[in-house]
Order: sequence, then structure tokens, then C-alpha cells
Amino acid sequence: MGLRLTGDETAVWQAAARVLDANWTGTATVPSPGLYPHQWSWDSAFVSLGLARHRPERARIELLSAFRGQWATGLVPHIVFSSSVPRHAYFPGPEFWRSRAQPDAPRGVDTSGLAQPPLQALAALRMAQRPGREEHRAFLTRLYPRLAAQHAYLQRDRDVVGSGLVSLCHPWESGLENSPAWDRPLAAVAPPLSPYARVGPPGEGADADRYVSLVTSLRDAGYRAEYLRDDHPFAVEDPLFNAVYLASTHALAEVAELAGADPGRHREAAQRIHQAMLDRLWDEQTCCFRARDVRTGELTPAATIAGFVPLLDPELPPPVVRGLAELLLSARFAGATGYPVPTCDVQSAAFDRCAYWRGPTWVNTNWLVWLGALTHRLDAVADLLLGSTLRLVRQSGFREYFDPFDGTGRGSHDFSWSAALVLDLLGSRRAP
Ligand code: 9WN
Repeated sequence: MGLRLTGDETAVWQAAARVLDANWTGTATVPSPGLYPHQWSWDSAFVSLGLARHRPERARIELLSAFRGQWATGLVPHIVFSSSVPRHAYFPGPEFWRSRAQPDAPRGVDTSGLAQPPLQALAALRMAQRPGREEHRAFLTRLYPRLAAQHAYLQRDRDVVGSGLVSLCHPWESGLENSPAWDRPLAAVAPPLSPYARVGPPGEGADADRYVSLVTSLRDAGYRAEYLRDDHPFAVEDPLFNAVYLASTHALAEVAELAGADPGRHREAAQRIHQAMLDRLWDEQTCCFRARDVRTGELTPAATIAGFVPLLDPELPPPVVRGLAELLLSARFAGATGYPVPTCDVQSAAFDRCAYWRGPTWVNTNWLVWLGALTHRLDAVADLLLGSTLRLVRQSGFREYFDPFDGTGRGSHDFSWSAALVLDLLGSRRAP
């Protein structure tokens, strides 16, 4: 691997590599064989970053395979279902989404009808920065049209109020489904007349009914952009999703150049997203990016980890960067916890140290904020995140998420992105 790792880090590296090998299906990596036995879009992009450091050929297969599920609209669905997994292994499965009944969905494979943070262009570019120029060029030339279609879909069909930002139509699209950021917009969604069977991890409670009912409405409307724009009850601009969208749009411009295409429209798109993030999601009063409910026009009250992901924007004004760094290090986030960064402000009434995205520390959100910190040369913040993440996995293994105070591991074991991103963190040490 050509890295200078300590003996202890070498053991962590080898353990992470074993997790990725075990969760590889031959064409993609499942997030966790027991709990999530299919391919998830942003998991797969995170995994490709770790594979790029461990098995580069697989990294390319992984990234391309998420596009097997791409719709004619350009949507890269958040789940591509595996036909070899029993139907009842995950709810909601293919019979619930009914993608094959949609004229725009792919024929040979079942998918969901939602998006997830579009990390693929960012992952592709990071991969292309590893050794192997000619291979990368061929790969990017193949991938570029798919990435361009994915971004065109987000811009055309998912900017529901013409603000320049994508609106999420479901908490599942955020990747942080039970985050307190969705409490208000979700409360405004009418619950189904009779409850569905409870789904999802502990802590979601009655929200799970609304999750199912939102998909049912969307599906029954044929997943149409007009329905999302005019009638769908949940429409929220999220700082994490849009910051990833922006970082990937910058990456897409570079991928276009490497693939011999014109980067101009991607550069223009990046400028629009950058400005809209500042105009619509930056809250100067509280020095924090917050989600905006576009149905009510209000910013959601919760300060969550999503608010720090805009550090990925290389053009963020210095006072905004300073404000974010202060909040991150304060007793509301990293300053109060032994194993940062908690996914919710620990002083908020919504904080819960055990409940999924309402407080626990996750490796993927740490990785996103770490990359944002490096973007702005916040080296002390980046070191804190790297150190905290390594301590977590050393102490508790590659768990799905962790108690931010004592580092106890929670959720599934041998979770793929926890392993993959630790490989990327360790591998980045040489040249941050
Ligand atoms: C719904 C697979 C996915 C992650 C999400 C995480 C969780 C699914 C679920 O698992 O979501 O998409 O069933 O709870 O919230 O970020 O992609 O790991």
C-alpha cells in the first residue's frame, strides 16, 4: 500500500479490507448483509472510495454498477435491488416501489424511485487522482454521460421552486432519515388512515408510517416531476444534499475535461448552487446552515451535522467558514463529546445519543466534514475528525454508528462505509 502506517493502523487497515471483501457480491458491495442486503447509492459511492485504495478495479465496477439502475430521466435511484435476495429481506422492497411499471425505469432491474446525496462525481474524481492515468481516462469517459444525466435530472426535475437547489421529497433522500431536521416538515404530512407495519430502525416510531405514505403518493403519481413540484407535501432543501450536489458539480466539471467534454455548463451550475446555498440556507443569526421547508418557506430549527457539510464548498466566504468551525468545536457539537461529531446539537431537546441520526456519531458524516475541513485548511479540525473516527473503530469495530460520549458501537456490525472511509482516511494521511 506504500503508506507509513503504525502497527496498530496496519491492523485497522487489514480489518477494514476484510469487511469490504466480505460484503462484496461480485458486482457491488452491500452496506450490511443482514440489515441492508441490496445496493444503496450513496453507500456505494462511499465504498468506492475505500475500494480505490484497496482494490481499484472493484472500485470502478462498484461506481459503475450503481448506474445499472439509472432511469431515463437521469435519476440514480437510492436502492438497486438484488434479484438473488429473498423478497422479504428488506422492506420496502421491489413490490412496493413497482419501478418496472414506470416507463422511465430500467427494464432488467428493480429500483426505488428516490435519490440520495449525489456523491458519484466526487468519488469518480477522487479515484482519478490515484495513480493510473490512462485507465482513469477510459473509465471517466464511460462514466461521464451517466453523471451528466444524473446532474441534469437534479437540476431539471428536482429544483421544485426554481431556487437553484434540490428539494428532497422524502427523508430517505437525505441519507439521514430520522434527523430532527425533518420533524416539522414531516409533522405536516397527513399520516395514513391505518398504520403500516412498523419499519426501520428504533427511534423512527410513527414517522415510519409517514415514510411509507410519502412513497405511496409519489409512486401513485408515477414519480412525476410535476407532481413533486405542485402537489407533494414534503419538499425541503437540505444543506448536506445540496453541499454534496455542489461538490460533485465542481468534480463533474473536472471529469468533463478529463473525458474531453465541455465543462462550461457544470461550472455555471456550481456558481448557481453556491449562491443559492448562501442565500437560502445560511442563517446568519445562528451561524449555521439549516434546511428550508419550501412549502412553508421556513428554516427548520434544528442544528445538525448536515449544517457543516457546506464546508465542502471551496468558495465559502471566510467569515462563514470561521462561524462553522466555531460551532463545530463548541460544547454543542465536538466540544461536548469524547467521540465527535454528534449528528445533532447535544444541547437541543431533539438530541438522543442512541437514536440513529438524532445524535450518534457516524463515520460517513465525519468523513464529509473532514473533507470540508481540508478544503479550507482547517487542519486542526481535520485531525480531530480523523483521530476521533480511528478511535471509534479501534474501540468498537466497523459499526454502523456510535455513542458520541463513550464510543459504544450501535446498529449493524461490519458496516461497509465505516470500513471503506477508514481506508480512505488512513490512505490520505500521506498527502492531505
Ligand atoms: C433507507 C443503507 C441506508 C443508508 C441510509 C440510512 C439507512 C435506509 C433504511 O440505510 O436508510 O434508505 O432502511 O433505514 O439512513 O443513509 O444509505 O445503509
